[in-house]
Amino acid sequence: MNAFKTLLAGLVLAASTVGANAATYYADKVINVNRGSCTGSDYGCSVNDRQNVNNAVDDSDSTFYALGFGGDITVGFPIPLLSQQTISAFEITFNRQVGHDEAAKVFSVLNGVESYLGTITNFEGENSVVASGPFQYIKLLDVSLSVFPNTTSYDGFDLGAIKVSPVPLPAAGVLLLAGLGGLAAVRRRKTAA
Ligand SMILES: [Ca+2]
Ligand SMILES: [Ca+2]
Repeated sequence: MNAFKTLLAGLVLAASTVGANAATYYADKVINVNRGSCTGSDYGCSVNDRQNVNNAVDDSDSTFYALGFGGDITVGFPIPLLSQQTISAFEITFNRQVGHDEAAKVFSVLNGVESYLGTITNFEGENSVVASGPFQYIKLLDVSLSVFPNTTSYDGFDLGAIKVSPVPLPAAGVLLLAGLGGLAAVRRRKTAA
């Protein structure tokens, strides 16, 4: 009986941990920023308030911060992210022209150690990477010129927002839920007996 109670408590704890991380969060603070270069006109480099770094962590979808070629930005979230997460960066390019290609490397940061997660672009469906471990911050590094040498971009990746959301329940999570259902069934039977 004691063993059963311990097992049940363990399963409930695991289930509530899954629940606690099931929310979606947006980056809400700038930790560090190194602005890259802009090869456009003075107007082009400043239009749309694109040099305002707070545009990357505000709650508006239509504001953005242009990283500049080779620029980077590190952002934080409302809570530390402890479980596997999908990281999506939203790039905003108004009236995007063919050839206006931009890319950024994505890193997770934990206790000052950076882990490369993948490279995202401003092509539809290429804006997400997965972090399989815990992290405090996410860092984006513009690599538009090395990935797209012929791009018409003049100031690199335009960052509108960064969202983290839980990876869909892995097989272990499904098994866990099945196990909880099984235990509930056992309990019901015992009560009935
Ligand atoms: Ca924004
Ligand atoms: Ca840009």
